[in-house]
Amino acid sequence: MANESDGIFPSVCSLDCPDQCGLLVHKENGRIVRIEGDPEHPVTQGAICNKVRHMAERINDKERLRYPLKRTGPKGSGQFERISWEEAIDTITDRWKRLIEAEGPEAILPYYFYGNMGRIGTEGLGSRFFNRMGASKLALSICQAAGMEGYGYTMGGSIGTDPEETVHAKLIIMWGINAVSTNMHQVTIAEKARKNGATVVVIDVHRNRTAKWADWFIPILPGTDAALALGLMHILFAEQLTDEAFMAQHTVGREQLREHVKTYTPESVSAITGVPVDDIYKLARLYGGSESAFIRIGNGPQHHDNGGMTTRAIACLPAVTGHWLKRGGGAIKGNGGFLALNRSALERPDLRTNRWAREINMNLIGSALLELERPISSLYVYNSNPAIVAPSASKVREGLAREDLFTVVHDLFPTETAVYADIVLPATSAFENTDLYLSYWHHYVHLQQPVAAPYGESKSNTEVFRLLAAAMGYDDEALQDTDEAMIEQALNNPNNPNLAAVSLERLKAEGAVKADVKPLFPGKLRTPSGRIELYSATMERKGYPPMPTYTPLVDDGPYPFLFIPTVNHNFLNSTFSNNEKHVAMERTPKLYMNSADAAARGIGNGDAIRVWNGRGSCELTAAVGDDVLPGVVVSQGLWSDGKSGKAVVNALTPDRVADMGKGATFFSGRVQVDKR
Ligand SMILES: Nc1nc2c(c(=O)[nH]1)N[C@H]1C(S)=C(S)[C@@H](COP(=O)(O)OP(=O)(O)OC[C@H]3O[C@@H](n4cnc5c(=O)[nH]c(N)nc54)[C@H](O)[C@@H]3O)O[C@H]1N2
Ligand SMILES: Nc1nc2c(c(=O)[nH]1)N[C@H]1C(S)=C(S)[C@@H](COP(=O)(O)OP(=O)(O)OC[C@H]3O[C@@H](n4cnc5c(=O)[nH]c(N)nc54)[C@H](O)[C@@H]3O)O[C@H]1N2
Ligand code: SF4
Ligand SMILES: [Mo]
Repeated sequence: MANESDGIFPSVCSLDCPDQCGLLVHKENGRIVRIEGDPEHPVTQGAICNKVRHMAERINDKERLRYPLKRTGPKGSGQFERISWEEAIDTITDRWKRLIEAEGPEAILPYYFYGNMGRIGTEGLGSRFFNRMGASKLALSICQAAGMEGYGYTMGGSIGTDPEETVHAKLIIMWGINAVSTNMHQVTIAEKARKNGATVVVIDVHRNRTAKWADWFIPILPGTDAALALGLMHILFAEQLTDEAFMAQHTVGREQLREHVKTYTPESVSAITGVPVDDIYKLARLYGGSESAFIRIGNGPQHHDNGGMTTRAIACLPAVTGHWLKRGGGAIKGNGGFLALNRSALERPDLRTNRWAREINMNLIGSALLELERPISSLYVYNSNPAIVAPSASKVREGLAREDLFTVVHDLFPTETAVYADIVLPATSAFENTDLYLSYWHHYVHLQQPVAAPYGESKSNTEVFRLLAAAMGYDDEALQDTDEAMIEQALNNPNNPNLAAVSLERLKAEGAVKADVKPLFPGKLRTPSGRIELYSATMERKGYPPMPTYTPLVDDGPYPFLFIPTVNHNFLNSTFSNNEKHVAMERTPKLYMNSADAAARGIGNGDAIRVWNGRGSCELTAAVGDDVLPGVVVSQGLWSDGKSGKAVVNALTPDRVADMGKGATFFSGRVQVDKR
């Protein structure tokens, strides 16, 4: 397919988005000219988002990197000159050999995430290579780590309802997820359910696109969702809206929970959450009385100091009411657990000679780079753009600007991180590679085979690691495995029967293949008790309250507003923020604020404002109205504006670590807002 100059080729979206859509790539004269949805895809059925509909513009963007570069000016200046791949690989590996000799391999840190969800290019050869080297490890904690750990204490893993079944739900709660922008096919399914009589409720801190589409929007104060979940359980128990038979058979701790939630009275919960008492009763009765209720738990509530516990608390609701047994009922935080690959075959931790190597939390990359006791002396960045996406961006930039830090960035574009690099390597797009794609929402597995030739001199992640391994003199066979061999190794997971019938051959023949996922109940969960744990002895042992509990956010300083910098509709994290088309579709970076708060500061709609705190400042445009509660301000989008960094919202975000999973606390920071 890569060799054919014209035609329409099946493909899959590589972006970090739950939907993982089937795509059709149109080529003319060897060039990708158009992307559309694949109507044959069983879940996404031909519909795709606006951003990927304009993916061809990104793939062919004139700014895209064509060849390797080396830095010629000061860090951050963006002055580079072209070099050959040979010189690039030699420069990197010479420097690394000397560093390993002088400081040991832990002086080198890979920094990566899911900028391309292909599992071989993300977790495969890169992990093998850095394991073999003995580099510092990276905790992949920036996205849903806190929520996944919290959900796991209740449910035993990232497992939930099959989204295709949710068309049968009669009540759908979008809890802290802006699904119209971030999980559009869950909205399509909910829309069908709604035609069959379902009600859609949104619980959010912002009247966003999803809230505007819902039947009922419940605004809540940030970081207080655990209290709301506990208040709902208070009423469910008090009014016998619970399913005692389900709890007896499938849960542990129901008597303790029954006692525990008595303290969360609707009045006290209303005072914490800002949700009126009557609405708490109305929601509890709607939920408890529903024929089948489904909760889609988003990332919002878990990007807080208390995010793990909050997600655990919400995850107790379908257990208390037995909605897990109703068709389409239950919950999804993530479904990645169903598709678990053979990670040790993929990442080969056995290649590591220093098992106890230090681990750096990716959320603390700024502080880690500024720590000079045992310094990180070299950073290798791929599939990620930490200068924009990581919290406390001023620290990150100060760290990246260290003259003695040897930084390599492998990307498709000269990102804000790349301008600090010593060597920049051009990456192929996902359409130019072979890789394996697993959704963390639906149950399908996909194979991407190259549909286009590499752009310029660009190379895939795995190709670059093969070159680096050879130049380092690492002769382990595992470091020269082909992409297809690694896919076969990863799919062969004796601990996951769901993937037993998924093979490379079938993927080649069929495109999307559905894993064989059995209903969760009746069945044994991977919690210690094998049941849903309303009471968790594991948590108790680790020093957490064993019952779901509300804990207020950490005091973040004397600033009047809680600041919620979310992602936006037309970018994917920072991807597309440097593509003209997408920036034009999104227009300006805004700050949503309440009219009363704006009036008190003389701020009007459309005014230029400065948002600041002790960590930094950021320039946005005011969007005044009643879309947020007083005391809360919300932005959308991980914007870039070149080197000035004026709209970089992460300049303001805390790099505190959440209660669980070493997670990020992007949404628990406080700010002041002034007119510019
Ligand atoms: N268009 C688009 N799609 C994307 C992405 C993108 O950047 N753009 N990013 C992808 C990635 S990596 C991820 S992780 C997902 C994230 O997608 P979502 O799960 O939707 O998560 P967020 O956008 O972080 O936040 C969701 C909502 O939580 C709300 N929120 C914040 N704090 C709280 C709170 O305390 N309580 C409640 N109830 N709500 C709160 C925010 O207002 C926001 O509307 O989307 C993926 N899809
Ligand atoms: N304020 C705030 N900050 C946030 C969030 C938020 O809600 N608010 N969300 C957080 C979340 S949930 C996440 S997941 C992170 C995401 O943060 P990142 O994982 O950094 O995601 P992107 O910003 O999309 O950057 C991915 C980069 O990978 C590059 N890339 C794509 N494909 C390839 C490839 O095949 N090879 C190589 N080498 N590079 C490639 C892209 O060009 C892009 O520059 O951001 C986090 N940051
Ligand atoms: S970003 Fe999400 S919605 Fe858009 S095409 Fe990719 S998987 Fe589908
Ligand atoms: Mo994410």
